[in-house]
Order: sequence, then C-alpha cells, then structure tokens
Amino acid sequence: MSTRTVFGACPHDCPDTCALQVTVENEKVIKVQGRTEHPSTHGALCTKVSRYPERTYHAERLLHPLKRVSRKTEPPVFVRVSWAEALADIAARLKAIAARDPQRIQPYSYAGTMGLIQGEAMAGRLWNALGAARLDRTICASAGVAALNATYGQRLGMHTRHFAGAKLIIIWGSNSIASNLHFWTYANQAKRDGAKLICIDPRKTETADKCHQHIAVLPGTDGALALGLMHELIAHGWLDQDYIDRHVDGWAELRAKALAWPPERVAEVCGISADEVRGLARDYGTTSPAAIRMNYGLQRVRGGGNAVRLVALLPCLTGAWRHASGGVLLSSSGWFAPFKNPALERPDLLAGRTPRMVNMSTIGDALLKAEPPIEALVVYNSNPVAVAPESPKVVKGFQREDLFTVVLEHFMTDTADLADYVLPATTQLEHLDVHTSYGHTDVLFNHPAIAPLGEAKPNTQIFRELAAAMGLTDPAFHDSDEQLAAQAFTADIDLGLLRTQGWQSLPIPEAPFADGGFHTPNGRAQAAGADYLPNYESAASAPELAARYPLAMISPPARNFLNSSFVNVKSLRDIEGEPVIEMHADDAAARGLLDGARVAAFNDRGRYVATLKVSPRARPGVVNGLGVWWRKLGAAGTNVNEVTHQRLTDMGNAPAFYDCLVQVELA
Ligand SMILES: Nc1nc2c(c(=O)[nH]1)N[C@H]1C(S)=C(S)[C@@H](COP(=O)(O)OP(=O)(O)OC[C@H]3O[C@@H](n4cnc5c(=O)[nH]c(N)nc54)[C@H](O)[C@@H]3O)O[C@H]1N2
Ligand SMILES: Nc1nc2c(c(=O)[nH]1)N[C@H]1C(S)=C(S)[C@@H](COP(=O)(O)OP(=O)(O)OC[C@H]3O[C@@H](n4cnc5c(=O)[nH]c(N)nc54)[C@H](O)[C@@H]3O)O[C@H]1N2
Ligand code: SF4
Ligand SMILES: [Mo]
Repeated sequence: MSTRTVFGACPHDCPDTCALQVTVENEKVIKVQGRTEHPSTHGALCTKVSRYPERTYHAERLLHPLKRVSRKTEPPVFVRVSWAEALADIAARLKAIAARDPQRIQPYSYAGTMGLIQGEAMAGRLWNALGAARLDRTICASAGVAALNATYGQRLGMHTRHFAGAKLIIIWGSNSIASNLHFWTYANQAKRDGAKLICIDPRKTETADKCHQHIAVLPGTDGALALGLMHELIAHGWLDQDYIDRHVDGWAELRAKALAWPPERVAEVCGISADEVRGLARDYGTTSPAAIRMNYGLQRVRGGGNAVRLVALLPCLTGAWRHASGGVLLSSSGWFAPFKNPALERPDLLAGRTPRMVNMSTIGDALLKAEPPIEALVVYNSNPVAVAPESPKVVKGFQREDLFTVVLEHFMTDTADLADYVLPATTQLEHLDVHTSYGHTDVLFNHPAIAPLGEAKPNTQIFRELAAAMGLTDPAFHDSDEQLAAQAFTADIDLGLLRTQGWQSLPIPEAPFADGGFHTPNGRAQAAGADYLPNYESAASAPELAARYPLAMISPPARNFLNSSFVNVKSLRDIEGEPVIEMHADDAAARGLLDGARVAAFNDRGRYVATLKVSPRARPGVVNGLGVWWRKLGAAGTNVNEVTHQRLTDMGNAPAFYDCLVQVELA
C-alpha cells in the first residue's frame, strides 16, 4: 500500500483560503484536512471542505464530454461524445461567430475556484486573442470594492489575527461563524479576554447568538446607522480631531450630513430603538481598540456602496486606526495587488481592441435583449442559472434555441442542464493552482494530489485545446500550468518556497494606517459624497409596492453550502434539510401560517417555494430565504433568485440581492 501527503489550498469563494493536507492512499484521496502549521488557518477546516473527497468521488461527477440532443425547453437529454468531436464542433461554431463579430461570444465565469491558474490565466488569453466580449465580474463584491477604492484607494484593512487584541468587535453584515470561520477564532479569543462583541444583522444568525448584543436593523439601512453613530460621536466629543485633520478629506461635508441624523431618526429608518443607537455609539466612541469586521452582507442593496463607505470611515473619526487591533476589515485582497503580474492573462493579445463589456449580474436581460445579441456563451467556475438574480429571465435567456452554450463543470448543475455541450473539469485535488485570499494575506500553492478522474481536464487544458482547435498558434497557449504559476506573481514571491512550504506571507505593516498613508492619490481617506440611500424596494421608497409586498426578503448563504456549491453533496444537504423561509411568529400569525407549511414567497417577478420556519432568527417585517439551492433540488424547481431583481447598486454595478420585497402565502 502506498500512502502520501500532498499540500494544497482550498479553492472556494471564502475569505479564509485554508491550507490543505491531502492524504492519498493507492492513488485515491482518503482524507482532506487543514494544515496545523499554517498560521492563518491553523488546521481547522469547515464541515463542507472536510467532505471534499465525497464531492470529488461523487457518483454524479461529470467524467466525459456530453452533447445535448433535446430542445432547450424540454427536459435535458445528453449523449456522450469524444473530446475530439466536442472540441472540433465547439471550435467550428465559435470560429464562425468570431469571423462575423467576436463580441457575440460571451465568457461567463466567477469564483467556483478562486485559483489564479484555473480561473482566468489561460481562459483570459483565449478571450483576449479572439476579442470576445468581456465580463464585468460584479456578482459578489464590486459595490464594496468600489466603496473601499473611493474611500481608501484600495481594498485594504486590518489583519484578521489582530482582532484577537480588540476590546470591542462589531461584526457588521456577516455571519462569520458560517462564512469566515478563522476570523471567528480570533474574535472568540478577544471575547475570552473580555472584549464586547456586537453583531449588526437583520437576521439573528449563529454569530449573533454568540455575541453580547445583536442589533437587528432593517435590510439596507446600515448607512443611516453609521450616520447616526457619527452624530453621537460629534455630540459627545468622541472624535479624534487630530487624526481627522491630518488624514481625512471631506469631513466638513460629512459632518454636516451626520448632524441631520439624531438617534430618533436613525431608529425609525433602521427599525431599532434610539437607545440601541446611543448605546452602540457609546461603546464605539469610548472603547479602544475598537475593530469592525464588515462583510458583504450590507452591500447587496441599492445604497450598498455608500453604506460601506460610511462604515469604513468610522475608524478614521475615532482614530481607531492608530492601533493594530483597531480599524476595519472588509477585504484584504488589495494587499496582493503589487505582487500580482498584470500580464498573466495577456491583455496584449487584445491588440488595441476594447470589446464590449457585459455585466454578469444582469445576464438575464443581456441574453434576452443585448444588441448585437449574445450568440455563444462559455460558462466555467460558475452556476449562473442558480445564482444570478431574477432567474425566470436567466432561464429564459439560456433557453434560447439560437444561443450556443458550453459549460465546463464538475456536475450537472442547473446551468449545465441548459448547455449544448458540457465539458468535464477537474477539481482542486486533480489540478495545480496558486491562490491569494480576501481574508488573510498569504499566497498559497495547490499541488495536484491525484490524476484527473475519468476524462476530466483542467480548465486550462480545455482552453488550450480549444485555442488549438480554433487555429490559434500564439505561444501564449503553450504555457503549462507550472509555467503559468511561475508567471502569476512578481519576483517578490518565491515560487520555490511556495511549492515546498505551501504558503508565503506578504510583508504587511502591523498597524497599516496608524499614521494615515491611505492608498489614495494624496494619502488621505476620502469622505466627500458618502451618504445614506434608501433601498429600491422598501415601505419608505416604494409605498405602493410595499402595500402589495410588505415583507423584506434577504437571502444569505446557508451554512453548509457555498453559494450553490455542495447542494448536491447528500451529507451536507441532509444537514440543511430543505429550502426554508424563516419568518417571525407575528408575521406568521398575521397570515395564519404555521411552522412547517409549504409556502411561496412571491412578487411580480416570480414565486419561490419553500418550507416555512417560524423562527426568532427572523425579525418582524423581514423574511430570510436561505440560499442558494439548485433549482432542480429545491421545491417546485425554484430557488430564491426567482424573486430577486436585476437593478444594480449605487457603486460597482453589483446586484441588490437583499433589496427585495415579497409577500408570503401557502403554496
Ligand atoms: N458557509 C458559507 N460560507 C461562505 C459562503 C457560503 O455560501 N456559505 N459564501 C462565500 C461568499 S461567496 C462570500 S461573498 C462570503 C460572504 O461573507 P459574508 O458577507 O460574511 O456573508 P454572510 O455570512 O452571508 O453574511 C452576510 C450577513 O449579512 C446579513 N445581511 C443581509 N442584509 C443585510 C443588511 O442590509 N445589513 C446588514 N448589516 N446585514 C445584512 C445576512 O443576514 C448575513 O447574516 O462568504 C463566503 N463564505
Ligand atoms: N439570492 C442570492 N444569490 C446569490 C448570493 C446571495 O447571497 N443571495 N450570493 C452571491 C455571491 S456572493 C456569489 S459569489 C455568487 C456565486 O456564484 P458562483 O461563483 O457561480 O458560485 P457557485 O454557485 O458556488 O458555483 C460555482 C460552480 O463552479 C464549479 N467549479 C468549481 N471549481 C471548478 C473548476 O475548477 N472548473 C470548473 N469548470 N468549474 C468549477 C462548481 O462545481 C460550481 O457549480 O452567487 C451570488 N448569488
Ligand atoms: S470553504 Fe473556507 S473555511 Fe472551508 S476549507 Fe475552504 S477556505 Fe477553509
Ligand atoms: Mo460572494
């Protein structure tokens, strides 16, 4: 019997980017564990990824290319074809479109793997060489990214590990226990050392359960709460005027806005009490060091970018940045920017062309209305039919008979069901990759642990072979995955060390903004322009709509899924049980709905069927539709994106998933 251990990195869209240790016995992976030596993730994995072998060896893994033989509006029927046949046919179809207008070819990808190599390294080269349409990758974080760029010049923040030394931690728009486990370890350490933990979230999450206080704001009102905190900081003299004078531009303007937000007004808009506003301001104004773990939950609404700006400015006003354990963290990804090679995807192959850009968050409308039309769609690392907003339109777009769709996947997802060709891709255990992180500041290496299963190929290899089949001969398409990895970073990253140790930590200052030095052109934080914006859909901004659809619905992730990944892993699906809508007892009673009833959340866009859970996790007026189920594994072939809309956030053109009104009735 031969046993070996291989070092890897978790590929999933999660801030933690864990270092993995994979045990292979007789060429089969028998265990995936965390690496205790890796300081940032210290050997602990989440439940999902400890089940990685179950996902990889799943009986339904795609192992051969498949070609569709049924109509798009009929139940999917596929036949097995050879790689040679699939690639020749796909190449011919794409070449014919490219000869007319390459912008009618639309790539669609996101973060199924966060790896730089299996992400865009080779795919980007193909799209650039063809002059295919570009994709605005906005579906998750771009409102927050735009907000941080506008405020601080870059996506930068505190070190996760320094949360352990804070005396106050505000967890703002994040269910960290579910979605950022390794941050939670540090928060818990601070708690044991006497820190106060406060959670700001419409839902009483598992994380809220473990904090000293939970403030259940209405969705999309965080900007108003931040302005109210500023009001109190001003009124009580809790400002660090020296820090503001030296490091903040636009304070006079923001100060004037904040003065219009006394606690009573904030309380009314946010659906909380004025005392909660006052108490939170007192805690924040008088505790040091004070740290804010902001996350993406609060930016998925119309005013999400502005809300992030306002929250991000709070540590400038109290001077919390002076301490290593003070400040704010939304994303650490900007720290990697100087270490990444901008030429990896070979933008030079565009040769001066600027193809049109399509926003992935409005793919439903784009497929139905774009001019010139999208004629071909190549999807990899994403499951848009399940995860993109307003899925009735996304489905309709994918069902166009005149659309040629190729999907690279591990499984027959809702998206693969609507493809013309499905191509089997390798998992993280079968391919090489390198990773950055948006939680910590380490680069990681992933060695392949086993050979590809069946006829699966890495994304890179599929795009290499497709380029060859299309007659593209640039040497850029000959680089191996090893060579791509060697090109991913600047010389400051020691690839040799990365391969043997598995990770390399970036050299980052401990208290990065203790003396200002933000990454804006003048080094000062920018406060001008930030303001509260009400939701598209709320009683205040759309009273007629709210009369018909009086419940705000948010759709945060379920703990045991990762977006729509793992929904088909039975042991994890069994923990989640079934799609649920959580509702407060008062709202259920007002509708005569009982716990366990099969209900539908609906609005003018669609109807999402799920099981009602009458639960104190929901506040009055807000229902929680935990996401993101595969439609075909959900109830009545639906998921929560049946009812979300395609309007975009104030900054970053992101979806406003959590800015959504519905009514709920018996299904
Ligand atoms: N287990 C698990 N982990 C994940 C994921 C997953 O699907 N499952 N997804 C990964 C991905 S892609 C991402 S982007 C990150 C996301 O990481 P986070 O942004 O930390 O995501 P969540 O944990 O869902 O936290 C969002 C929280 O925001 C709350 N929320 C919703 N609307 C509002 C609002 O208007 N204001 C405030 N204050 N809170 C609001 C929700 O109830 C939810 O608890 O997590 C990653 N990690
Ligand atoms: N209503 C609602 N909708 C949401 C959200 C929400 O909170 N509420 N969250 C949003 C967020 S934050 C995000 S990030 C998006 C996520 O949306 P996506 O990035 O589409 O994420 P997943 O649903 O996990 O789908 C990723 C797919 O990539 C595949 N994959 C993984 N690795 C590889 C690989 O190496 N090669 C290939 N070819 N495929 C691979 C997986 O099998 C999986 O099917 O969803 C968004 N949608
Ligand atoms: S999903 Fe997140 S917590 Fe789970 S193993 Fe991957 S990086 Fe770690
Ligand atoms: Mo995300």
